[in-house]
Amino acid sequence: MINRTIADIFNEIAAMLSLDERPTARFEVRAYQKAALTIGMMQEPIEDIYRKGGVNALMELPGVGKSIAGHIEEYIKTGRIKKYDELKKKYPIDMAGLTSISGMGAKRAMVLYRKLGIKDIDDLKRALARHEIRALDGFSEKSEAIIAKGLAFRETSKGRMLISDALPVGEGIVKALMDSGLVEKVMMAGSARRMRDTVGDLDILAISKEGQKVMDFFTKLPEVSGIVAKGPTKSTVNLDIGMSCDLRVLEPQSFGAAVQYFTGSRDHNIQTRTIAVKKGYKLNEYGLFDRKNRNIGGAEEESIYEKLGMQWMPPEMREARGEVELALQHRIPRLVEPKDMRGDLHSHTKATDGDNTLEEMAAAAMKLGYEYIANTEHTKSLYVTKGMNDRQFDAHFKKIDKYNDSLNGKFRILKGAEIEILKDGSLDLAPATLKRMDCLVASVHSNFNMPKKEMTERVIKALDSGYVHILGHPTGRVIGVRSAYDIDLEKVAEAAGRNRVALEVNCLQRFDLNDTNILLTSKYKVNYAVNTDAHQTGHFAFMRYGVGTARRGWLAKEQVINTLPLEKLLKTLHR
Ligand code: DGT
Ligand code: CA
Ligand code: CA
Ligand code: ZN
Repeated sequence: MINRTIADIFNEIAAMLSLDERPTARFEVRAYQKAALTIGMMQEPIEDIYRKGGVNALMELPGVGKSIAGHIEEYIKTGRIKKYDELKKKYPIDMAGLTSISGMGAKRAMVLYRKLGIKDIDDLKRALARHEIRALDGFSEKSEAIIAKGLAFRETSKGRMLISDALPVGEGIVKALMDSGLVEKVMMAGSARRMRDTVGDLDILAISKEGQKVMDFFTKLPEVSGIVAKGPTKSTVNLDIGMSCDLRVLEPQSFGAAVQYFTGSRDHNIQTRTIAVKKGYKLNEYGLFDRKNRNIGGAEEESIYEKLGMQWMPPEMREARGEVELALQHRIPRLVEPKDMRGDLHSHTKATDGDNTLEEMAAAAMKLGYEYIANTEHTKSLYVTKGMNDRQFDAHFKKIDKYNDSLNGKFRILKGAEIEILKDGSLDLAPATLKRMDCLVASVHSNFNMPKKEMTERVIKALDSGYVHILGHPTGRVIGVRSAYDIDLEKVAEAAGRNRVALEVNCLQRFDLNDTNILLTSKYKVNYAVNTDAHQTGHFAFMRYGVGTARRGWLAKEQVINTLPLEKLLKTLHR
């Protein structure tokens, strides 16, 4: 899957074009950024779309016009994009890397290159260490500090990649191995199997009698950019997407033990091994061995847990947070599953900052078998998204009513909004409009730097208004972009429970609430909504990761409101 590679190239083209003086360059920059955003997040391999429908199918993707579709075709056919190569010659610097640091635009990167010869992040680090940047024209001690802070934030998330970027690539490799005919079994392990929100590297396990051939095949896959180590039972490669991937080839009698061990987590393994030792066994990646060193349960993961007197548990729970104790007592809860989801309660259309029409979003949701979606456009205070005012909502809701009527009950669009929680905790629409909402998501998108106490009061005031159904992305973090704001989630959960407001598990690059915050808040009698926050039809596909996060927070189907059939959901929302 080359989606991420192409998105990176387009982002870099955009960064380089932004140095262009032509008045039209601005539009080109935006076009490349838009295409990069769509392609980078798409779950279907772009090469498959091209193979099935050619350039025309590419042009149906949001933000992809004729010339960009041409570039994609060129890359698929030749592995290069001429325009990119030409720009790279003109600007021999790592623009994408440098501009990914918050506080560093393309223009600044160019100044740093011309004045200090900074070509990449390593050069930048050196210049920061020597305080060379603050002395330049147009920079100051303050702007230097902002860049240093941006770099530090990047470093803390360094090397880890969003599960939604990593897993599709890993699954592509799993499928390629399966289709190769060289393996009997192949499986994803590691943090990707545990559905952790970010992944450090991919861990794949296979059974085969032809280890050498499997490794030859694996190390030559098109996704591979370099070989780190290659042997008949273990190889490690670097992938184009900027992450490494381990493959281990195993004997059938060790496969289950390896799956258990390499799924992890490390702390879960340590606890599990302690239980084995107490029983007089030895547990490692090759098997479960009794006192006479016979492998008594290495072939199947289930049999290892069984022999240890434990109930099998979903990989998402294996983080040493009490799941081992529950497994020993055979009290592992039944967790919510992707197939339980009957709709999505947070989505945007072209009416504000989305890319598709209401009809297109509904059609995509119906195709997934959903019974409903909530359309939740932004509200007026969020100018950058073309947020709507009361009058606009009135017109918009009439349109939704008409569309729902035309569907004859086959599907329902719930009328909603993603309303701004203003600095003082008030909401930015009139009560008459708020009363018409089937599903009101309320979110904080401004003044992130308030003290904890004030932020907590701000949000609770919104929940106490009586109009809110869902608290959107409750901590405000965006992975790789911005960390969570300071807020007392336990107090918020208590207020949400009291007001029967569901807390959101937002899947679009946020995973907010995350697993630990779900575990923290679920002590209070509060429900959750797992939402994709779709801004285009393709984003509905992120639901599986949100459900993964919910499972990591041990949520059952009953705790997630968008598993309810439409009528029951409406009753819950209309409390
Ligand atoms: P990642 O790659 O950082 O997102 O996280 P994981 O969990 O995939 O970690 P990774 O790839 O380093 O190792 C895969 C699994 O192998 C890990 O979840 C548990 C197991 N493992 C690795 N190192 C150790 C260790 O030192 N002790 C034990 N008990 N297990 C380990
Ligand atoms: Ca891993
Ligand atoms: Ca690994
Ligand atoms: Zn939204």
